[in-house]
Amino acid sequence: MNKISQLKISVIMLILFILLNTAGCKSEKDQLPNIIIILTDDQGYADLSVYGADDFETPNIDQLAAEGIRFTDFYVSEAVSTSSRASLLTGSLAQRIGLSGIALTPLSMKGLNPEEQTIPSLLKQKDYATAIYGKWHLGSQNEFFPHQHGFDEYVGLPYSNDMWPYTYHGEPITDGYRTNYPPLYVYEDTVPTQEITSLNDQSKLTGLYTEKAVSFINKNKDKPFFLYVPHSMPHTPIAASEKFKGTSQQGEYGDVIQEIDWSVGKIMNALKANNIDEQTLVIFVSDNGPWMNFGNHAGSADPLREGKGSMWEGGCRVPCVMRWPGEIPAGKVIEQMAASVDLLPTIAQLTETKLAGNEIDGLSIVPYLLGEDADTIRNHYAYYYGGQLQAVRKNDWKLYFPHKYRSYEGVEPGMDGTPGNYNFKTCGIELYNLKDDISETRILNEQYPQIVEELSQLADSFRIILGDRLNGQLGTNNREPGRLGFKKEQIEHLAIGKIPSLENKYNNKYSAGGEKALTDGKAGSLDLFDDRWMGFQGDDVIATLNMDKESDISEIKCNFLRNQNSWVFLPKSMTIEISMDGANFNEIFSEKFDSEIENKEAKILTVGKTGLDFKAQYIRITAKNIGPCPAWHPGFGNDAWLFVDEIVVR
Ligand SMILES: [Ca+2]
Ligand SMILES: [Ca+2]
Repeated sequence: MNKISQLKISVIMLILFILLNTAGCKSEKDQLPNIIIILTDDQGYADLSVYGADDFETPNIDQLAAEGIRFTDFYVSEAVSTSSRASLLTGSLAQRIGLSGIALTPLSMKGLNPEEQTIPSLLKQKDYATAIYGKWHLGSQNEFFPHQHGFDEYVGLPYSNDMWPYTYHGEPITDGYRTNYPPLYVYEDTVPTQEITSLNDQSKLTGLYTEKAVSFINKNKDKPFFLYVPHSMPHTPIAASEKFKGTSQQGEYGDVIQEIDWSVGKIMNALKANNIDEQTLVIFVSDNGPWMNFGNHAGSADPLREGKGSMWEGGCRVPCVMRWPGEIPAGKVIEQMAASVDLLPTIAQLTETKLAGNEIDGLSIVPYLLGEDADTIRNHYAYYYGGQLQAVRKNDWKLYFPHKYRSYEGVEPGMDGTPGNYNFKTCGIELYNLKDDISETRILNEQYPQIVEELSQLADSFRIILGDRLNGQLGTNNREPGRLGFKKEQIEHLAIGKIPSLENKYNNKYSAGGEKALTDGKAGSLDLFDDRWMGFQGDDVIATLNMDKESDISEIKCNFLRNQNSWVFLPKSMTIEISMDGANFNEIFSEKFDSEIENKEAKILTVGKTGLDFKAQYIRITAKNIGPCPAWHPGFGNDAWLFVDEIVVR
């Protein structure tokens, strides 16, 4: 054989070798990964051994970290349950999708909009089996339940485990807002099954979710699946099952965490027993920081400042570990920022599924997962809470904007299940360096004015697109959550575009974007946060419309909201006056209401008159606030709110 023939054969063999091996790799890669997200409720940054816990042990979760990645700077969108969960599933800040600052109650009139793409609805493109076993908390009406969002199976609580007509000690409630709550049930799909009426019932939830998760894994071992296990624990009232009571040095909270760790071990064992742990990405993360006024029944965010309910680092920076052997490098620590909003785009990339095309806030962190030499993927973050842009982070710098927040500092925490009080504090413009000062103790505005300026500009860019209740600004790119009683369609009437002048200023928290909202043809829904209602705290609504010219008027009416649980009362009276010259007004309508009577049903009241036959250029509407909340109400003596939207003139 001559040299050329030998060379040809070698080349052919080399090509064959490459082809065979690539083909081998390909079939392995073609296997879609299973995805498991285990989410805990109110577990603090320090509440795993691998994050520094020392009076309880979490060997199974620590092992995920040892065999995978541990994140030091992992953020949830907000330090409250519904908002955090909405972001985890949709890749969007809660502020973007209308669920900012919320722990939905059984009485809430909204939920996650079924039009939003979620991780399970994304994975349905590849025919994943999908299930949630645990706390949902994205809307407890059928319209918003898990099966509307891509889940095949659901067993769990529709909202938090303390949203029941019992105390934190499991005794029936006799007064306070919880008396309004319906019985708490474990749901199976859409059907309420077992009622939770005691701490003993609560102690079985972790075991129940685990059992369901394991049987789902066994059942779906031969096809790709998405399993979401959002534990009800360690949200108070905490309860560990008999087997775990007294097992940790810390006490009941430690016992509960150790039971969650056991649950993670059971899930990992199921994966290994089915020989699928190498094709499964397991993510363990908490939904927000610890509820520290519960003292020994809460966890710790050490060394971070504050906890659940504020956007100091202790509220929104959480423990997060991810394991995927053979793909994720073992024992890696990622110190760059990442966030729960990043999960959806990351999973989309891993599974080659298509994002819906709506704007989202998440970024794919696949390079971190595959151990690639990644540059920083996320160099900034917006800390919204309750519609307020409270802070922004860029690289190591975090800048706060003036706001009030709920604090755990300077108050005695509660003990053994009884909550302590909160402190309420005010924050100014405050710049911190999180790298040198992880506990946020040294304000550096004066030393670094140019960084204050730079981060202020970053904040402005968020305010434009997502709004900011701190200054009454509405965003251009926010989307609606699912709302009951929400009407998309425009109401046509003569006053559209005629901007009323107001004698009293509305409260910026409920600005609706300013005066023009009252005559924009869009009416407020049953949800008082819908950015359509204008809210007046303790003040009357006195609105004057100039129709620009003498106009024939047959109808004038106006909507008010009642939501006494949220301190929103109907007006005590409403009058309508008209005028030709804007100086001399004639009353044409007046009505009084028994607004102070207790009625907890949310309602929209339309008041006014039809069948009129007047000519007028000016219209004045006066709605009287009831003033202080009445004696029977928890807000007794404090300002009541009056909510108005859409003055309709025909
Ligand atoms: Ca929570
Ligand atoms: Ca309106």
